[in-house]
Amino acid sequence: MKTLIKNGTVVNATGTATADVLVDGETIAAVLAPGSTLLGFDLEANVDTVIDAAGKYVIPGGIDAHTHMELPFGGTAASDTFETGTRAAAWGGTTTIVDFAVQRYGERVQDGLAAWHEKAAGNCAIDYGFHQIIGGVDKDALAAMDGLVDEGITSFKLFMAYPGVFYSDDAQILRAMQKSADLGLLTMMHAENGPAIDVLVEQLVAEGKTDPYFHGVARAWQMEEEATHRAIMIANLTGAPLYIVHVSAKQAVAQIAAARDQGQNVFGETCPQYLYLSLEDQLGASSDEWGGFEGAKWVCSTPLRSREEGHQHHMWRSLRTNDIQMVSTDHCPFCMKGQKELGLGDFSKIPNGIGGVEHRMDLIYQGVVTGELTLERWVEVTSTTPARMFGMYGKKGVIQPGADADLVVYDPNGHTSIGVGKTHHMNMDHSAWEGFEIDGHVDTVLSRGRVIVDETGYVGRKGDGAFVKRGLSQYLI
Ligand code: DUC
Ligand code: ZN
Ligand code: ZN
Repeated sequence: MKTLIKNGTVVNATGTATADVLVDGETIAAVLAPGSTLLGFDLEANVDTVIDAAGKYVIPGGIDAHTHMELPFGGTAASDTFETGTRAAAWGGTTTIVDFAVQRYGERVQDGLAAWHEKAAGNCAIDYGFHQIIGGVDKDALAAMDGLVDEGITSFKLFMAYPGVFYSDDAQILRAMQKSADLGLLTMMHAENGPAIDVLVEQLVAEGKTDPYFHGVARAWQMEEEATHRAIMIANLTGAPLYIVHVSAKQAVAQIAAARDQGQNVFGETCPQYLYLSLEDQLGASSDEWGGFEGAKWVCSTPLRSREEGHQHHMWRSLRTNDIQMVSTDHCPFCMKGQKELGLGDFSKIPNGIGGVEHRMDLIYQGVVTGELTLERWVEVTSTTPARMFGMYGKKGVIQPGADADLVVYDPNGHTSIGVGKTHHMNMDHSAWEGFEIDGHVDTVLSRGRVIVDETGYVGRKGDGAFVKRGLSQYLI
């Protein structure tokens, strides 16, 4: 199967050019000047499919390196399966996800990983890899980490939050980071001071402050800054490469930037919700005092931050200056009905998470429209850097001969409405992004050479996606 995407504006992290992209089977065969022949062959006459991308961008497929399909959490489970979640991702121009396999205290790491393979295999619309959550750092878990690289799992996540669930104390973090330094595994950190937050939660609930808004009050920025600093210091001591997930506080960005300025291998990811949404939005979610329960749709951790304090503005700036290197979604959807509702009358029982895997490419493209990011930086923070960070670059994250033909034709003159009601494809009964009007539209999506989204909608099949065995992070020396 040969496909020619002709006359598009090809955008890589390194630059933009008008070019034709020739796809042969699952890979990109050539990137050529428009209308070129190849060894005398008229390309258009010799391919199976021609896609005219004149006036449109051709970009490497999005890579969302932080998703939680089917995650058991908060007394329920994330509502997207690998099937529904990866299909929604495809609709939005994301062609690879990296999800989190889970090991809990007392469980074997190998079993946790096997369970995630079982959930995903044969069900995904797009390619997928795994990070490993180590929720119980003990002797066996530390020993099991030795085998992860061979499995293509080159990053693992620890939590400084959620005592009694995924939490690691400083001693456990130290031991796991020593492994990380030895093996070249990237340590991913959920950096919030969980034990201190739990005291604040208890006090707020005892005072009758039970609305979703107080979730963000309890998870104060000081708790994020402190944990980020502590993680950086333990990483500094051990030599572990460190990646802070879902950074939302400008003070946490400052900690990351300072460590990077000192030459430490520390990286940071933010998410669309921390660029666009705020604590004030949650407060104004309805006319009820404190915004009422409507604000539950924005309960996630780290929480939304105050716009008055300027976190969102600072986060865009950090993306521009490379103090923050990439954008993932932390896609962790829960329906209002039957799931978020578990926290009616007590915000601490609202399952934490926002669904967004479908909207990341569009939402970050708005940064190009508003002048926050260049076109190339859009591609870099949503595709190229995730590929490099998580050992997939060359195959993913770039339009070049030999790369997987994961490609998106994006129409800058198109429009995408995230309306009230179900205009999205995630398995949720609401959207955190309701009311957002997007300048731009995902027209066509190819996953390893196959068109899976076209003008008629999703045309792929369950099971198209394959497991990606990842190499070590390409940012490590
Ligand atoms: N944060 C969320 O919002 N959901 C899942 C886990 C997490 O850390
Ligand atoms: Zn987290
Ligand atoms: Zn997460």
